[in-house]
Order: sequence, then structure tokens, then C-alpha cells
Amino acid sequence: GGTRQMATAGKLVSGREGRPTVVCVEGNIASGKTTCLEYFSRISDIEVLPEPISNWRNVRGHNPLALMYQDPERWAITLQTYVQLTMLKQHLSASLAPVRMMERSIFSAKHIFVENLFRSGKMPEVDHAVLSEWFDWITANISLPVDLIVYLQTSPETCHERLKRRCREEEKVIPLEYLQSIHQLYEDWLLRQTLAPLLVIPADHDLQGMLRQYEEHREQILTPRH
Ligand code: DCP
Repeated sequence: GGTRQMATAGKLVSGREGRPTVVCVEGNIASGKTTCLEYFSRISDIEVLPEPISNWRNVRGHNPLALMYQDPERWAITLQTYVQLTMLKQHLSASLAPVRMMERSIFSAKHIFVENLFRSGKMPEVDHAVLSEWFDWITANISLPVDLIVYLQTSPETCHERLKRRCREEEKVIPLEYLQSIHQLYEDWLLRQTLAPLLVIPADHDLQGMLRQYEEHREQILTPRH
């Protein structure tokens, strides 16, 4: 039988087979997370949860991602509130396999993206306070286990090149400096965090080089460790 999960008293508890191993893939914008998830999705018995970006671009006909890039002071709180909800849903969704691989997490949404908007003066203090209250309540009351963080470590310049090549409409306004601050926040947070063990994968390589990296680290990433 499969793993059964029940919600009791606000906590997700696992059935007799235990909860799945949770691996979060972290990295800058355009660091290659999608390729990493695709590589691992071809391996049996692993569930892959891509970032819900299609929802961020279309919630009931609205595009909060585009709005945030156009006018962060006004719309960052809107996007980030919704990101936090969609991430929470991902963390809590019933698992379909013994290993689950997530693109980013509710934790990086808070410690990287919200933090960056706040520090750069693009998010008003009151918006940051309200969002932080939500985050603190959620993480204090709901168990959101992570067993491994895979960090795709890139240079901001590489990400900038990849961004320009992929040409996603909303992202045309992203300057190198934005990627540099996200990069620095990741580097600082990942060293400090106590959420889970960290595996750093150098990710400036081309596609072939990246696939070789994933092949090399395959066992390390898929071995249950909780
Ligand atoms: N984003 C944001 N706030 C968050 C999470 C993401 O503003 N809390 C934005 C940054 C990007 C878009 O959402 O413009 C999607 O981000 P990703 O870098 O996660 O997705 P990619 O598809 O770029 O990942 P990759 O290229 O690594 O596969």
C-alpha cells in the first residue's frame, strides 16, 4: 500500500510507512533548477514538485508575478503572500513516492525573496511585518520537514546570460544587480540555516556538464536520510 497521511491538530503525520524523504532544490533565478528536476523525474519512485510559477502568472486571470516586477512597492506583498500559500500547499500535499523533490521551498521564499525585497527598500515595513507574522505562525504550528537541500551554485553572471536567452516576458526587467543580491542572500542563508544538510553542486556548466553532475550525485541525493 502507499503512504497515508492524515492531518491531525494542524500537523501532518505519516502512516506506517513513514513520510517521504524531502529534497529541496535551491538556487538563483535561472540557475537550472528545472533541468535538475527533469533529470530526477525520469528516475522511478521519485515525485517531483516544480515551482507553481504558472499560478503566480495567473491567479483568477491576474498576473501577480508581472505586477511585482512592474511595481514592487505596490505588488510585492501580493505576489509573496500568494507564493507563501502555494509553497505551503506543496509542502503539505499528499506524497506519491518515497522521495519527493521540490523546486525551492517556503523557507527560501521568505529568507531570500521576501528578505531581498525588504532590504532593498522595495517592500514597505508593514508588508514585511504581516508576511513575517504569517511565516512565523506557519512554521511554528505546521511540521514541514526537509531532509536535504541541493544548492545549484551559480555566478550571478551565468544566471543573467541564461535569463536573457530564455526571454520570459515578466523577467525582462531583471538587472544583474538583482541576481547579485539574490545570490548573496542564498550564500549567507545556506551557511547559517539549520533546516537540513546541504549539498552544493557547481552549476555554471552547460547542459551536458550539469547532467554529469546530477549523475555523479544521484545516490547522495536519493538516499533517504531521516
Ligand atoms: N520569484 C519571486 N519570489 C519568489 C520565488 C520566485 O519573485 N519567492 C520569481 C523569480 C522568477 C520567477 O519567480 O522571476 C521564477 O523563478 P525561478 O528562478 O524559481 O524559476 P526558474 O524557472 O527561473 O528556475 P530555473 O531557471 O532555475 O529552472
